[in-house]
Amino acid sequence: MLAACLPPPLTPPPSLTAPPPRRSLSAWHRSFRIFDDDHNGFLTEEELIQMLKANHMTTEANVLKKAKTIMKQADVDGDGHINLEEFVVISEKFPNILFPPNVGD
Ligand SMILES: [Ca+2]
Ligand SMILES: [Ca+2]
Repeated sequence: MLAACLPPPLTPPPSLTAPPPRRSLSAWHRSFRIFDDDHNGFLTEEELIQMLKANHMTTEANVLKKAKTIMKQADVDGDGHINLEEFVVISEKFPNILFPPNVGD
């Protein structure tokens, strides 16, 4: 076994320049990773839609409308994706959408 040939870490560390969120970053990161279906480090509108469907099971039209609203408010840098920092912002704006009361811990 060659100890020098370690595989690279699976995920990059969260940005160190971000202001400290009220919840611990690891807790946010855990939630973020659940929603980040393809684990590319960003939430797309499609992943947001999947998340809303899983949490609310409302009509397709309502889900699409809500996803667009969230994207518009969350995507502050306008790249069409939600990164971890932006995710923290929408989680505080829309706590009931992301963390419905029936989901434990
Ligand atoms: Ca993704
Ligand atoms: Ca963004």
